[in-house]
Amino acid sequence: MGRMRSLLIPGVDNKLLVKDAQKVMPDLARRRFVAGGASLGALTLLTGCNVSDSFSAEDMLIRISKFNDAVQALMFNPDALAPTFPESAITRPFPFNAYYGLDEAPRVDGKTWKLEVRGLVDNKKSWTLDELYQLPQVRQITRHVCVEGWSAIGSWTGTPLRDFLKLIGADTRARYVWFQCADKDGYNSPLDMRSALHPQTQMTFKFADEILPTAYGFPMKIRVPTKLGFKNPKYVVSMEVTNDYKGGYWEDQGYNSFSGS
Ligand SMILES: Nc1nc2c(c(=O)[nH]1)N[C@H]1C(S)=C(S)[C@@H](COP(=O)(O)O)O[C@H]1N2
Ligand SMILES: [Mo]
Repeated sequence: MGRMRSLLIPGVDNKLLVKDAQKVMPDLARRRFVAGGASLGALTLLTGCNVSDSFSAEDMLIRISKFNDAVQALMFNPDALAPTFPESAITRPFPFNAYYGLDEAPRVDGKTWKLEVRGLVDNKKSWTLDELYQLPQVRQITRHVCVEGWSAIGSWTGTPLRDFLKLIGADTRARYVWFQCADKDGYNSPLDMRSALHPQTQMTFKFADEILPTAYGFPMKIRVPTKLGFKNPKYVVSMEVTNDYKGGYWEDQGYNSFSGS
């Protein structure tokens, strides 16, 4: 989030657009949308298109009023898959975003960094980057949606979080996986277990086939394409499997913790 980006359809107020969208949504969808925080970002996640790319607010609203099965599935089924895109759709350059400028982003030393594992897991061993790099990886091209109303398509490669949780013997009946990051004033975010186990949720080590640069969260970020950007923590230093809701950087400032589809 941080600096505001100028957005959207010229002359259209974001808040009004979200309100109008609510009016035209099918009933159940509206209830779910409101319960999930009713943000412009959520609209982008749901429609699968960047709201800011729409030619007019009208187009957007027509699309929303016809919310199709795929959208309904995303809204009502947390296991639904986020859309994937071809190579040609990748946004270049991909934006950097944080609550500070890039020069203040944490510079993590990959040689000494270890991922700490805590809470309700059988094996609490810490993991070096080399050890993590040995795990099987997959690549995804998905859309990252910031709650501020911008979005971008990127390519992320890493290990499905659910495979790692299985490997460490996590109690997947627990409610959350809670991530802490290396940012100077701290950044953290809780992820509900259902989303942690989602097949596209990833421990990401590469962006565009290159080792994750500092901008995008070296050495590891958690990529959750079914959730808004702020629920995709970068510079992760620890994960804790827990039943306690421990809050998060943006969640504590009033952003809806569910913040996804
Ligand atoms: N550690 C950390 N993770 C973070 C943030 C942050 O400030 N610190 N910002 C979040 C927000 S609001 C967004 S939109 C994305 C931006 O990711 P990007 O820089 O790869 O585009 O990171 C998310 N994860
Ligand atoms: Mo964001």
